[in-house]
Amino acid sequence: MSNTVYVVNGPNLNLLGTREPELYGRATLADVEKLCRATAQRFGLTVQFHQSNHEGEIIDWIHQARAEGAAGLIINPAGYTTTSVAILDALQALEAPVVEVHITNIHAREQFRRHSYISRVARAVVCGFGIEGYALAVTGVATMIGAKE
Ligand code: CA2
Repeated sequence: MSNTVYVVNGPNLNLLGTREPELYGRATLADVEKLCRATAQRFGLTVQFHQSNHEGEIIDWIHQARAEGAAGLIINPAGYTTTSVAILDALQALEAPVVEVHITNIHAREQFRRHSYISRVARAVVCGFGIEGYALAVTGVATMIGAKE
């Protein structure tokens, strides 16, 4: 197993901090990346941080994580949460723990956001903590794999 944690972000998250701050906050995806790296470093882990608006590219990174023997994979599938059996299938082939993150509390929003295909393979789901949820997810993966501070 490598000491790399993949953090994969789905469509439109590149716009974080530029629109809808009342919902998603003012932090940018670059801020999220810094937070993930700083948190991972505390546990001796490194981060492969990605964002894509394309389902296939997200699937390719999941395959890469598997081939590399990644320590864990954190995913905010964004709009693909409620639609993508293909991302679910890719994650199912991964042995490493998967943690699903949402910035907002998807259960307090529209009904259609509440059903996640991804949760079926997630060891844990974090939602509603804003971008701090990513730091919680990295800490959670570290705990799952027994990495010490
Ligand atoms: O709360 C989350 O993290 C979501 O995964 C975000 C998705 C949404 O479809 C999910 O239901 C919940 C939307 C990502 C779009 O991100 C933007 C951020 C700022 C401005 C515009 C879009």
